[in-house]
Order: sequence, then C-alpha cells, then structure tokens
Amino acid sequence: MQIMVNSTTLSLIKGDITQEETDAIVNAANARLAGGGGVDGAIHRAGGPKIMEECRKIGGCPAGSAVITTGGNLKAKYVIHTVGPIYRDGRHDEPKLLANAYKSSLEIAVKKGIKTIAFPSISTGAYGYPINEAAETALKTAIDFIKSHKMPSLVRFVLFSDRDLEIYEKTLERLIKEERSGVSDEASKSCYFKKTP
Ligand code: AR6
Repeated sequence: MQIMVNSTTLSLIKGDITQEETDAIVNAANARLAGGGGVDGAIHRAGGPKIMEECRKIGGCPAGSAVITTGGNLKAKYVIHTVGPIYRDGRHDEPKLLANAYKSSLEIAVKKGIKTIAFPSISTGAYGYPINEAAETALKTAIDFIKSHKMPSLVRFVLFSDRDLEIYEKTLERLIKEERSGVSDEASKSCYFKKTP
C-alpha cells in the first residue's frame, strides 16, 4: 500500500529490511547499542562488523533517541539506530517514547539530507509493544513529521509478516478515513492524501 502525504510517498510493504535500497534503514536497537536478535541481529549480520565498530564508539542511545552509522555492506548507505520502549503496561510513557524513536530517526535523516528511509516496526518484537497500538503511533508520528517538514521524499515501513503488514494497512486506512471525515484536527484536514497504485 502506498499513499502520498503532500509530496512524500508513504509506503507499507512486507519484507526483510536488510535488503532495502533506501538511503537509510532504521534499526530497532537496544540502549547499549550492543546488538541482539530480531531486526538488530539481522542488520549486523548483513551489514558486517563495521557497523558494530561504529556503535561501540558511539557507546549508547537512550530510549526515544537515535544515532547514525554507515551501512557497512548493506545496500543502504546509512543505518539509523533507534531505541524503542520496552512495553510494560502502556502507562510508563511508552507511546511518547515510541513516537520519539520515530521522530528522532526522521530528524537525523533530514539533517543528513537522507531522502529515502525504511523503518521496521519498532518495539513490537522482543520489546513486546502491542502491534495495533504501535502501528497507530508509528504512522501518526511519520505523517505529522512529513506534514511539518515536507521531507524526506520516501518513508517506508517494512513489515516482517503478513499479519503485521495487514495491521499497518488497516491502521493507515483508518487514519486516512478519520482525516477525511474531519475527526482529526484542522491542520491535518488541509493535508492532501492520494492513493497511488
Ligand atoms: N526486517 C524487517 N523486520 C524485521 C526483521 C527484518 N529482517 N527481523 C525482525 N523484524 P525486534 P524490538 C521485525 O525484536 O521489539 C533486539 O534484540 C520483528 O518481526 O527486532 O524493538 C535488540 O537488540 C518485529 O515485528 O525489535 C533489542 O534488544 C520488529 O522487527 C530488542 O531486540 C521489531 O522486533 C529490540 O526489540
């Protein structure tokens, strides 16, 4: 599924993020930048040891923040490492921290002149964030950022299963519908959405 938010393409696909050819891919890392399983493990395996060397020099990254390294052997030139919240009960700032993880990553991308970026579904694996709620926060945060910055030109979410993709698609459909029926605020009403094939 693909939509336009102003002049930015927002796309949802199923796939392996390590194979993406966007300028940057985002890693769902941990605060020590120490590597691990899930998408983090896959990125370090595919990207080679150079990425970990750079992570060691950086040292760490608190939840809600992001740092950038080169992409090593990956097709992507950069890896933006962000740290989502570990989900407890939703009352420990999880939505804010998750939104900040997306926002910080997009801020770094814009600062670096990165035009195309691919995200995994941050926090919804080992960190246990319920995917329906996480999808809403992820998509809303990306849309708000695109609206206010008019950049980057492509934001892609690479989901790892049919189920995850379906949840993201349904959530995006709902957000667009709300936008059109005027449930959201005045500022977002003025944004032009157009579905492309
Ligand atoms: N491409 C795209 N998505 C993937 C891939 C892949 N190659 N592999 C897994 N996913 P997780 P978290 C999906 O656990 O919840 C690590 O150990 C996966 O199906 O990778 O933020 C870190 O070091 C899920 O939907 O990240 C941290 O300690 C999503 O990516 C911790 O896990 C996120 O799952 C971070 O946990």
